[in-house]
Amino acid sequence: MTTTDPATEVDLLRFPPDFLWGAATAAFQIEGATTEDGRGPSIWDTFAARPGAVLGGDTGDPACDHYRRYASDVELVAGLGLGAYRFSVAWPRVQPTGAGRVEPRGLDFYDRLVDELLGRGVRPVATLYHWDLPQALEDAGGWRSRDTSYRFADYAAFVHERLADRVQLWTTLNEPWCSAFLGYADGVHAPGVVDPKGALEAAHHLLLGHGLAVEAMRAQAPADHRLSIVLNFCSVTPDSDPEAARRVDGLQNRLFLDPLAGRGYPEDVLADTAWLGDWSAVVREGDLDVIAAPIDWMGVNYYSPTRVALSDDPAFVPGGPHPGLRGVEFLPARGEVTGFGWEVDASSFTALLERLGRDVDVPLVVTENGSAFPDEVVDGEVDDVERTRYLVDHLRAVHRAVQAGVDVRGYFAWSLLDNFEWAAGYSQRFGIVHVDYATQVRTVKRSGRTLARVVGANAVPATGYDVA
Ligand code: IFM
Repeated sequence: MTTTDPATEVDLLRFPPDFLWGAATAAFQIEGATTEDGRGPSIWDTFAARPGAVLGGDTGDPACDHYRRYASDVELVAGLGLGAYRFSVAWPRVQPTGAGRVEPRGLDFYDRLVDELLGRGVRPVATLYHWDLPQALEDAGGWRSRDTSYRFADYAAFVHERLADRVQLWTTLNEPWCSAFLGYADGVHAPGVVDPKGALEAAHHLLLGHGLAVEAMRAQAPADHRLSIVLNFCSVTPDSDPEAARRVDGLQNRLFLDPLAGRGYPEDVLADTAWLGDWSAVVREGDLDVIAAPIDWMGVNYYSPTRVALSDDPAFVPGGPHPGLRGVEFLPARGEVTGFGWEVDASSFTALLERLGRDVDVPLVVTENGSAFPDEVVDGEVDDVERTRYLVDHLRAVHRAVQAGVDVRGYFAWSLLDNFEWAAGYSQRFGIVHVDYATQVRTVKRSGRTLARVVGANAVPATGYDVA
């Protein structure tokens, strides 16, 4: 719906009345305190300690020191007027070895965080796994081992049980594509393994873990609980021949989407990856039914489109994170890019949401969307014009999808705070709030003030960016 703001005479694109506005973070990226209160080591602690694995030798400490500063961070969230906050639970903080003994001090932290959020009128959205696998489970095979799926379901059940009286919105996994393919195919993320066939097996075990966790949580969940998974989608643009896009879309999007939607693993992706060996031998009878356990919503993480072309050599293996991909080249980004070099194209976001509106039969929530730029604090302000434009353009893109009939129920900016950007360490800033890591001073950026205005109006201006 479009209305005109009488004060400014600017046309406003209004979002549906119950639209959920929030910002997202993840435990390892912000908490710090990696050895405190009985927390066990995660694969990211081990990986970051490996020379050359993370830019600048950065580690999960101190990050944003959120473990100690959570109350003032929640105050920031409330100050921005956000109705919701998406956080993740660190598995090794609440169960140091990923099995058996539960660490009460770790669970207490999330208890306090949830109470703080509710006390300030902010709805908690809990993600159970955002990549920080307990190292002890990796030592036993990690996600390449089927046992990890069962350990995950056990862990999900006890965390859910503890917070169930106050948290209604749950996500099992964040971006299993990254866990499986960046972690086990490309090796640029923890645990830093290069094993393409094993990466596909890991993808199956992640999805199985999701399904088992949904079953366990559903069995104990009150009727108002809403369970989900969060996938990182990519819109794949072919240079000319759509065949290149089919292959990449298969490994990037459909390999995860199809089994979750009850369609099983896509035949074309099974055929494309068969030369690696029969990874689907790990799929046991009944697994696909478990993976297709009904969910209530799907989280959509979106940042950038990918450009691809068929290579002259059909046997060319581009390497990188897509296991089994052959005969395809990734093309350079075009036009405007972020500080990370990611192409900026909001129209591809609308197209993706419209496609998901057709392919997914549950409501969608944008659980991450954002951009990294090298910000500076000048006279106490961060004038992040580029991120602000990215934000507003992508909100318009979401609005267009809603207008086209796609059931999008919310938008979470990535990220509330600048934080540990995985292999890039602290070099990439995604926050709508700047963090000075030396002093831990937080400064709300122009993009944060803009989001606050958008949330206040439940609308984004139809043109221009001057809403801060
Ligand atoms: O920082 C990450 C986040 O942990 C998962 N989604 C993408 C973000 C930006 O790279």
